Amino acid sequence: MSQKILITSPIYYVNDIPHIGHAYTTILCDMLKKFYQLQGNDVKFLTGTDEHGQKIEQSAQKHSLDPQSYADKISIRFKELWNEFNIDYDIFVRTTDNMHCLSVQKAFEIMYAKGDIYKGSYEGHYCISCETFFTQKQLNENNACPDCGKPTQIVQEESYFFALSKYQNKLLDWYKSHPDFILPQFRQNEIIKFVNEGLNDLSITRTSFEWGVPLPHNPVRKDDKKHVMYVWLDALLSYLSPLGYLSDSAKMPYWENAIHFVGKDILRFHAVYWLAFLMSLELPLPQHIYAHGWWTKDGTKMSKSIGNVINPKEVANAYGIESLRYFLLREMPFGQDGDFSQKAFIERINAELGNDVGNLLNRLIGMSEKYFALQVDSVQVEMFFAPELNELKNIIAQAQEKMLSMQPHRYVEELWKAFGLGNSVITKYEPWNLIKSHQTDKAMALLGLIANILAQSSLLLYPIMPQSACKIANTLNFDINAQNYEKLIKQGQLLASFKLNKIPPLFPRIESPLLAESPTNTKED
Ligand code: ME8
Repeated sequence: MSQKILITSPIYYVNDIPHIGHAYTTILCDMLKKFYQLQGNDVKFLTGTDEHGQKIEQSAQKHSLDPQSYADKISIRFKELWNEFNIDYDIFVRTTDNMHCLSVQKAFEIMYAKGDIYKGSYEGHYCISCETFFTQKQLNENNACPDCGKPTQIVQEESYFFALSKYQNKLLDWYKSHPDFILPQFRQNEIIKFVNEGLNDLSITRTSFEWGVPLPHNPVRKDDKKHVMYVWLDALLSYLSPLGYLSDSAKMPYWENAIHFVGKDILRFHAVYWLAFLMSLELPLPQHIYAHGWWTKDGTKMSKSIGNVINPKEVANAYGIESLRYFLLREMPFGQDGDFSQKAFIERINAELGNDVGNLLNRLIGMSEKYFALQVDSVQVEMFFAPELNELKNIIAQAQEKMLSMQPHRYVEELWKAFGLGNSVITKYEPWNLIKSHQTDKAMALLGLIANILAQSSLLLYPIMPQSACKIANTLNFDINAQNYEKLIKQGQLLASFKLNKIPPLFPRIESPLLAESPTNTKED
């Protein structure tokens, strides 16, 4: 049954231009959108930029720009990159959009009216880089931020608080009744442990700087003007505001099936604070939060301040967007950290893309041309190759299961078993010998089998490498779409015949690294 689904990436800070970590999360969202679309669902993908807060205010000052001009300048860099990468987003939200700011104010009023917001004063540590409050007990040595390691600042200011502690038990009940809410599972256990240790109420307004959504004016609260919203309350609401979900009569068809992709660094904000805000607003909670690990360079987290970040544009210019997508999705076991190494990248391109897929397609084209004038049919495939078809069916079922349990690296691994099957039947049955020994029907059936393996595999490859999948499908003369997915993947039908088109090698061999070994700094130029 077709569903309406919303997939979101984090909305990225505009303190600097995008790096490979941002590209990874965004590609994951695009991948899942394509996967669900092929299954006939109506999917919206929301991304955007997070433009308020002290960190952005300070970055703007460093560049001698006012925060809005600075945000405008960097936000466009994210949008341009996603466009260049053919990322199929539907909504690009900016937290400085007027509609969004009004939604944040409205949410504040709803929670205030409900009695979930009260005034107090905050005294404690704050990490500007992570835009996070910490208790003394949470800090590392020398009062360093436990997340990014940078020094925290002592903050003492009047603030409105959200009564997070009130939601502790409700949150625990929710995790208990939704055991696969956060994937991988061990992340859900970490969150449960964190919530079990007790939740402090959360400071949700700041008075020591100005760059944020102002509080809505309310005659009861005479001090409104001093306060701006805490950037995380502002940012999290951007998942709802562009869809008009905070307007009175809103229906929420997409929101009811919302999936958030986040890095592990920001899981707590989503899995604890965001859920509690939604509970307070009496809105449905998302279906899933998928939390991935970090890309590291030589074992160290890529970070703008260390200067070891990799520029996705440079990598894509050198190796191609498709190969980059493949590498990111295959190399990193979802949920774990992964190291970005050019050596591993090149090895995967040559072996897995060039040999396993590219060669298989070339061999099919070559043999089909030589023996059957590029015209292959599937009439006798089932008769000759029933066990192989069965194996293909099992591989495809396994692959789908891996995607549904958010293990894209395992999905790719399973899919490659299908390409492996295609290569192995050539070695096993040697079509040239079948022709020599006048078993022409079997040779035709063998090529029909390989063409069908490639056809079904290309449908599964589409979320990972959309353009390459379409090239394979074009070569086989069929289209990648939901109808063919239904027929070939869900019903297991074979395509009756193929008129093959010749194409140049899909993945030319890479002999030596195409980028300088030292990481490139993406600092804004
Ligand atoms: O946190 N490896 O924005 P942000 C993998 N504005 N992914 C990485 C990464 C790395 N080394 N570095 C960053 C924010 N990411 C907030 C989000 S959402 C309502 C507000 C990815 O620009 C990963 O998805 O710091 C991480 O969670 C996100 O970028 C942080 O982006």
